[in-house]
Amino acid sequence: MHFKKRPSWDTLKSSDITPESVFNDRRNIIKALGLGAVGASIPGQVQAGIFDLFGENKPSVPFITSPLAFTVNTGFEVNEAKTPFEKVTRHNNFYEFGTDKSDPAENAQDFKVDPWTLVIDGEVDHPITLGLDDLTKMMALEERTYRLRCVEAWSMVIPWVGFPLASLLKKAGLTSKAKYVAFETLFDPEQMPGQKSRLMGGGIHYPYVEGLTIAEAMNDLSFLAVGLYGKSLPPQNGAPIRLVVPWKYGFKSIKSLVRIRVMDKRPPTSWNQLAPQEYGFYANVNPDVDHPRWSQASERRIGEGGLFSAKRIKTQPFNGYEEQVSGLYQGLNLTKNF
Ligand SMILES: Nc1nc2c(c(=O)[nH]1)N[C@H]1C(S)=C(S)[C@@H](COP(=O)(O)O)O[C@H]1N2
Ligand SMILES: [Mo]
Repeated sequence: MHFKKRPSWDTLKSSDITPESVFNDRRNIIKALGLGAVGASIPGQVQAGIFDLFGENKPSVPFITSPLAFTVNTGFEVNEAKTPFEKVTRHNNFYEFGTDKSDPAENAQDFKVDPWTLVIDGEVDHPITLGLDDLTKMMALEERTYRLRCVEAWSMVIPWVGFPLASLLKKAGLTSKAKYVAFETLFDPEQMPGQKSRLMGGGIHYPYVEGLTIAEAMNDLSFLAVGLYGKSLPPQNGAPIRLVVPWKYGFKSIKSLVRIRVMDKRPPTSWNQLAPQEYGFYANVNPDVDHPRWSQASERRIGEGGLFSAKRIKTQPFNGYEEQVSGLYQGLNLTKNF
């Protein structure tokens, strides 16, 4: 018999991380299929097949991740079920590794993050160059659970580990010309097949780039994540370090960063370059401004709502972070500046 090896980062039992409603729902489905109690009467092979139905098939090659030491920051909790680890790490957008949701988990398995260099430069007093170890050692790490709302109208709730972007920018020191911050993902077509093939990479001009205003970057919510669910980031989620800006559509949360450049003018951003009429620079989550091809009034919460559908919930202005960030946009027309 052939057994798939359990990845090294996958030490949690699904009952630890699966919201109770989903877990019960699964038990009901298994009951309805006439399969009895999970783990008791189902032979291993059959059981694996059932869990494939729930999207829990495990990749055959382990990703290398390691536990992180961090403090839990209760100021950034979400009163909603966390999205199961299996979904967070197997339903991804990372076009450098292909455009299907399952492509990154499959194609990023051999992604090398050691050695890694992240440069912070531009309009700063002291440019900083960080190596892989510095990413987890230079800053005090904390855990923050944020909603992530993709522009494609699906969402998750993810417990990240990392540090505020502002603390790194403060270390570098901003000059008086600092108006924007530009972010850049690694460019390495040998490792990232989507950067080699226009078809596989979804037409994006690589490297993937993103940007924030300096006020957005200094907002306490803007976060640099080095881990999720208590361990270093799996490659498909943007190892070894990625941006997380929870009040904006997911494409702003750029992965696998090699450069953070403080600028005096607005930097180009990848999705805006590709389709400016569909994706703006701001990209604040806004249920009142639809995408030209679909509504943004509601979203599918991944991992909830049963086998063939996901729970549909109302989308909140600024993804539920209005109190923290609406002040950044006083006097700005959010319909024009989408
Ligand atoms: N470099 C890079 N960063 C990226 C993307 C990408 O394709 N390339 N996709 C973005 C999109 S559209 C989303 S929704 C989030 C998804 O993050 P996750 O896979 O960790 O959930 O990553 C964002 N960051
Ligand atoms: Mo997205």
